[in-house]
Amino acid sequence: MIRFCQGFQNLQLTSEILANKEGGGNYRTIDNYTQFWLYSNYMQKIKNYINGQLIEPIDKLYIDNYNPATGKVYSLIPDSDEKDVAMATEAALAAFPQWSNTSKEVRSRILLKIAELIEQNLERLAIAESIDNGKPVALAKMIDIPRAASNFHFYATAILHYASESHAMEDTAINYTLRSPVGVAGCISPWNLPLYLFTWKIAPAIAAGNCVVAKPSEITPMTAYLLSELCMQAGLPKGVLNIVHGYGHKVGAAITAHPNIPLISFTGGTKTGAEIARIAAPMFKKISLELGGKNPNIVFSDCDFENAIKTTLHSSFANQGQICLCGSRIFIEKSIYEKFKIRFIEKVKTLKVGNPADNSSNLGAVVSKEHMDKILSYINLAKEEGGEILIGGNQVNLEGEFALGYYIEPTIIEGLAYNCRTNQEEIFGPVVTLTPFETEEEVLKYANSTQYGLSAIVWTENLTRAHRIAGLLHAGIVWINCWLVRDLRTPFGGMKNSGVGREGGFEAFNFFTEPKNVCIKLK
Ligand code: TXE
Repeated sequence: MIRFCQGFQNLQLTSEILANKEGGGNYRTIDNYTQFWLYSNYMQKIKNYINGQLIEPIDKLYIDNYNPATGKVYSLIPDSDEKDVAMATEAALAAFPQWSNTSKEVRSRILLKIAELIEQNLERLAIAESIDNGKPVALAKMIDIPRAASNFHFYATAILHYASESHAMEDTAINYTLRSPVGVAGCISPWNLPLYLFTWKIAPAIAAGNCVVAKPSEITPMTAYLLSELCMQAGLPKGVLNIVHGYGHKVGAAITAHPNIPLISFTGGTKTGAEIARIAAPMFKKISLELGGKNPNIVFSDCDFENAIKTTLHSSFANQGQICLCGSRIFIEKSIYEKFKIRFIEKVKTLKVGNPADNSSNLGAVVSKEHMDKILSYINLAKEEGGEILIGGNQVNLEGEFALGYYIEPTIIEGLAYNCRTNQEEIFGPVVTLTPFETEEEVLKYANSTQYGLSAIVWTENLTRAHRIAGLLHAGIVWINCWLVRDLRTPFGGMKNSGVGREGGFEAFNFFTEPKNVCIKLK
């Protein structure tokens, strides 16, 4: 008997099912979910999580969910619509009075329990994340799932220290600020870091006393589904968190437009962010938009060279380059340009693209066929714009059960103008460009030339220069001599077309609460 985690509804699979040849594929001894999902045609049907129950979509329609590593459908997700969103919102509204009046200590304990259960289920969640997204299991184990637990842990404790302010007016009056939970929060998240970004919104929202109607990406719904089960185990009261699976234009749009959901927290593409703002603005909803990026990675000649190379490998290709914080435009001071290029190419040659379940794979599959085609189209565009492919540039065709997967070589391109489309538009894949520069003014002009302003990386051992450049970059986050070093207390987000508002620390609580100033006249 093979027992799968609770999230698969206590799925007990006898060897007969697994041996069922009608399921297609050649079964081997199942040693973990990865083998199972690769070789079986058992179609896991995930469910919405509404009012504390795992239930089917009202219309009982489903969408195929693909495993990017194999290019095959491996599960089905609800094709929900506004009726399911209405049901979820009703459940959230019903739960809100009690949840918002539950003490912070009790809320904190439940969130800590969820964090603990995520940690206990690290292996299962990491494998599920990898199967859904295509990323290496090792990456999900090291980054995605631990961070999801940290998100709950962080906000479970932060809420105990979240205070408001008071302003005394000498002998006239005393002011104090109340910060109350808003009600039902709409949380919509993307496919690149599914559980990591899903929990980054949900944890502060419910810690602050709100109830939530959430929609994960329809491309990577699995870990949000598994989280539902963990929330039930943790004793999260029914209706506090409701997860409605389905398409963005149906479920996401219904959440955005629902009159009883007064605020929307969104992470995803800039185009979708604009669409959400178009609907939410005339309804005067609070919105937090974490959108795309086209981040500069600036390497000065006085950098710690080997560290710059090593970290740039990660900031270029981690998660197959599908992180909004990746440094996809690498600007190198002219005097070290050739040296950097040669060393960087040498390192990129050692990267292995392969089966995400294989610990020796550095890159797994990109998230979908559509996204692979989008990335390949940008590589072709780069050639048309005069770029030279120094390494990579092709789809990788693996053997056997991975032959239909979506794999792309890590790709480095040089010889492009700083303001060509390849250097201005978000590709969101394992593709970086190299551009030389001579002066600070020149590189700042290049770096700040895009419509985005999310993050930036600067490599220099000159402290004065580091502070100067950081202050002049159009970015919400600047890393000096490092990348993706994250303190969850810090404001997280970007400017220009990279979004509106900030997440992280007390910024998140300020978003998920409504401030009210009370002024009392002194006798
Ligand atoms: O994002 P979408 P996608 C960038 C990246 C990527 C592009 C599109 O360049 O190629 O965005 O990616 C839901 N109303 N980033 O397609 O469409 C959708 O179902 C309400 C950067 O994943 O923005 C999903 O749950 N919701 C980003 C979520 O929005 C809607 C990470 C994100 O989907 C909707 C991911 C609508 N009309 C992609 N349409 C980052 N900043 O990290 C879709 N959705």
